[in-house]
Amino acid sequence: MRVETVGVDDLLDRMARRAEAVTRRLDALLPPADGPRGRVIEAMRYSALSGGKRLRPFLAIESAALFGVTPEQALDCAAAIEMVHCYSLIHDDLPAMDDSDLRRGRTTVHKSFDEATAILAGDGLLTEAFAVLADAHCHPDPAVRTALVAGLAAASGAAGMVGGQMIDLSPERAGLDLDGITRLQSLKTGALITFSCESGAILGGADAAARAALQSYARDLGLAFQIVDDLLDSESTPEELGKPTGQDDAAGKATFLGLLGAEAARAKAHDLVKRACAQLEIFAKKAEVLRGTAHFVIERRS
Ligand code: GRG
Repeated sequence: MRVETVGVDDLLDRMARRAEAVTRRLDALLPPADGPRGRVIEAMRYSALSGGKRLRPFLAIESAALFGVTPEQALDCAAAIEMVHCYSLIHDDLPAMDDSDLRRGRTTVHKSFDEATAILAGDGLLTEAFAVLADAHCHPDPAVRTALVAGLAAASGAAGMVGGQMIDLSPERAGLDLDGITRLQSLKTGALITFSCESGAILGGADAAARAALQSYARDLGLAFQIVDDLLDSESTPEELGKPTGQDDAAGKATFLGLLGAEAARAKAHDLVKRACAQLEIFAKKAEVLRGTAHFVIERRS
């Protein structure tokens, strides 16, 4: 079978257009406010409107497109997912967690504002994400909105991202083997990436087979994303990545890179991307953007 993927320039152009639409929607969903309350909203906007690849919203929009859902119809859901991602970055950067000063090429929220405001800005974004999904503007069918709320909650909470972050901070973390790292990363970064694709299936009323195919694609993609993150962390400068590098190494944490070595880690990422693309066979040519995205994930430089 000939594997269809979109050209790199077309993909980057499409990602840029989707990212702009997501940023405009986030801007509208998080309007500035006057008075003392305005400070937390300013911090939420500082985080949510600060760029980033917008990979998760892109996956949501392009997964939904497989089922005939327009980018506009998927936009609120995509923005809600990015809000949760931004909250996780704000909290991850706090002194109690990674203690980072740099994110997306500028000072982190707690450095630009203060710690209390950063905690509240993360809380505000997390909470607002669910308000966006629950609003009829997100989707006219309440059953679809409920499924989105339940799915995002599961991906973000203790059975997903929060659970993964807890394992990452635990004393057992340093000694994890390959299976342990795989589980940790599947929760910490994989769960939200998987939900991003699943949300497209929910918005589009996909059948069980299509939903399972997208889930399998997203699981492989999420792991490949994390392996590349390890490689970039060791091979790039903070200026190139816009965030500190080498923190896992300095903390003595086991990583895919540390356990496998660079060559095997890169080969594993390539295998995962190949497998991710193969999971989309049932969508044939319609999935060329998602296949291209999988290639983007291993070729990215930030
Ligand atoms: C605080 C509950 C809680 C969770 C934090 C996602 C996360 C869990 C921490 C982020 C730390 C980190 C650097 C993880 C590695 C992979 C990752 C999620 C990188 C950041 O995502 P990108 O590359 O960022 O998509 P942009 O800035 O492009 O959106």
